[in-house]
Amino acid sequence: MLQILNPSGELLDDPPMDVDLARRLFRAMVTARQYDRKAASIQKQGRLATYAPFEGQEAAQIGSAAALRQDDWMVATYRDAAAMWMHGCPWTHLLLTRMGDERGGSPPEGVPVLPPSITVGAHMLHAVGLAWAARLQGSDRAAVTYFGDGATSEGDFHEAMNFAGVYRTPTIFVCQNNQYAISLSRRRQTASATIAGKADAYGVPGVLVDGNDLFAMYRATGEALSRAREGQGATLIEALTYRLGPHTTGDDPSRYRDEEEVEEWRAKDPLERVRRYLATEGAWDEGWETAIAEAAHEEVDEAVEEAEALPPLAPVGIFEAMFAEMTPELAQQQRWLLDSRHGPA
Ligand SMILES: Cc1ncc(C[n+]2csc(CCOP(=O)(O)OP(=O)(O)O)c2C)c(N)n1
Repeated sequence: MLQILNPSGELLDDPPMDVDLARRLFRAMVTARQYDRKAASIQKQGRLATYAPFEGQEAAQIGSAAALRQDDWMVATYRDAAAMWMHGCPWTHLLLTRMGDERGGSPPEGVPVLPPSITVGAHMLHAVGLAWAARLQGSDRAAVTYFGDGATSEGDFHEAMNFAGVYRTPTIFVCQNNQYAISLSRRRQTASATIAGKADAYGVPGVLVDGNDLFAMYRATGEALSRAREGQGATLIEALTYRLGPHTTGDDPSRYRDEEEVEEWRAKDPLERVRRYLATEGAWDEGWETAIAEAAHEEVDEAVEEAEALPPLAPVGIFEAMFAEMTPELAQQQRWLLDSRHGPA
């Protein structure tokens, strides 16, 4: 398993970034954690529909997303807000997706992030398609897709990996193995020793990475991207990590896992090890962390205010959100709803 920064914050290899970038990414992880906790908390007040927390997975998401080029595609899931934000999708949009507001799925112009997939696994194929299109266009753009351990049991995973292998598409598959697919443990998900090992069957390199290690995630993704841009095709990265919170705000994890297990993983917290590393380098102090945490708090609060201040989307708007031009079926359904006999428009 690739590990550069161990849980005590000690370097096991050369760091893949300078201290300035490590500080910036630490700050990004602090901001992401603030967002995650805020979103879970406002969901309890009925201000979001449901929310899928990513606490514990910050390094897997921020470390990998930080290695991307601004024009690379990102195709992720409901749990990947930190990665999507890191790639330019505003918190406001991410909140809107959790409010059931279709406008959340359209990030600002020039942000190549697809709406988060709720359908487990289906989006990996979109990432392969986007990467293949980039290749056909002669560009060296890549596409990264995020998914969980559970998604690797979907047929879509096989189809996406197989296609990516045969056509050597520049796709980076980032599996965040957070040990559970809702209540189903990784052990019951697959008899395969690792998920990374599955890549062999598709003729694609697979790497097992400590997903709680910011440096290892950054390096593994950077190497996969270089290969992709050189025409050497896809890579599967298995980021070994842990979901510290519930599957969603509607889940009670105490029904299927022990608190001891959670504590074991909490000791491998992705933020703590970077904090320790920076402190050793003389690049961290409590005052700085308090200041960045306060700034993060404000940034997240502003996003919540902005999302909640938007006038509600008229129900007819949902038909216009999917395609540049509505299909005849959608247009017909929209007309049906607009007909005052069938409900509010
Ligand atoms: C095709 C499909 N089947 C089932 C579900 C219900 N469902 C939502 S999340 C989830 C578990 C996914 O686990 P995993 O892929 O490991 O990702 P994680 O939620 O742990 O990030 C399931 C079964 C769904 N959304 N889509």
